[in-house]
Amino acid sequence: MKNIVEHPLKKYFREEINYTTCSGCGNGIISQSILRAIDKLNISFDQFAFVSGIGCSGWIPSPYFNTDILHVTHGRSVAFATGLKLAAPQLKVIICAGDGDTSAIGGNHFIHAARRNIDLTVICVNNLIYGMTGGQVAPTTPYFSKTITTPYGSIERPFDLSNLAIAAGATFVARWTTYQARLLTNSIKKAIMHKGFSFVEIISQCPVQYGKVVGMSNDPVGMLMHYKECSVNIKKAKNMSEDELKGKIIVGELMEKENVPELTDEIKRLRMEAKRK
Ligand SMILES: Cc1ncc(C[n+]2csc(CCOP(=O)(O)OP(=O)(O)O)c2C)c(N)n1
Ligand code: SF4
Ligand SMILES: [Mg+2]
Repeated sequence: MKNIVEHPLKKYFREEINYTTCSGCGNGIISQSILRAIDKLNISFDQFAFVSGIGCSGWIPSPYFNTDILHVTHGRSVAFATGLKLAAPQLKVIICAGDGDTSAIGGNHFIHAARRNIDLTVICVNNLIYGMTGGQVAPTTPYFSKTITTPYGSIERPFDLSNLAIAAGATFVARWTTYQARLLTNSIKKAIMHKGFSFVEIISQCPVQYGKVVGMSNDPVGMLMHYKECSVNIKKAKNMSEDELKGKIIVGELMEKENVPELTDEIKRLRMEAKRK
C-alpha cells in the first residue's frame, strides 16, 4: 500500500470543494502563503474571518477556507470588514481583494480605512488588470499597455498601491511578488500581528488575461521569472536613481509604525469616556 502524505495545510480547507482558478494563476501561491503564515502563528483558525470582494482574488479564501468568510460586493470588502471588526474586535479580519477592487471602485474605502488605522489586514492581489471580467484596464495597469479596453495603449498613469497605502496612513506596508513566496509569508505573518491597518501588496501573475497584454499568454513560469528579474529590494533601491528604477518592482517591508492610535481601541476609549460622563 502506498504511503499517502497529507498536505500540511489540508486542515484549513473545506474538503468537498474543488478549486476553479486557471492553472498557473498566482492565487494558488498566495493562498498557500496566507495559510502558511497562519499555521506559523499557531492561532486557531476560528479566530480569523476573511472578507472577499468580487474578482478572481476574492476566490482565494471563499468558499474554500474552513472558517468564517464574507464574500461581498465588488469594491466593498474593506467597508464590510470595517463593520465586522467594529462588531467583533477580537477577530483577526483579513481582506483578499484584487487591485481593481481595492483601488478603483473600492478606492475610497481603502484610503479611509488606512487613514483611520483600523486593525485590518488587506492582502491585495495586484495582477495589474481586471482578471475575472476579461482583461480590462485597471488603475494599476502600466502606462501604454494594450488591454481590451485600451486597444491603443493606456494613457493613464498607474497607481503605486503600496505608496498610496503609506500616503493614506497605513501603519504596516509590504510588497512582494509571487516569486518571493517565503518572504511574502513572513510579511503576512507580521501584517496579521500588527496592531493597525496593514497592507500587503502582491504582484501576481494572471497568465490568462495579463499574460496576453505582455505577450506571455499562458506562461506563468515566464511571468514569475520576469517578476523575479524586475524585483529590487527596498534596501538596494534606496541607493538607485529614478532612471535605474524604471520598470523595476520595489519589494520588501516598506513601512512599519508602532503605537499609532487604532480605530477600534479609540472607539472603546470614547465609549468608556461617554459612560463616565
Ligand atoms: C458593482 C460592480 N461593478 C462591477 C462589477 C464587475 N466586476 C467584477 S470583478 C471586476 C474587476 C476585477 O478586477 P480585480 O478587482 O483587479 O480582481 P481580479 O479579478 O483581477 O483578481 C469587475 C469590474 C461588479 N461585479 N460589481
Ligand atoms: S483570469 Fe487571471 S487572475 Fe483570474 S483565475 Fe485566471 S489566471 Fe487567475
Ligand atoms: Mg486584478
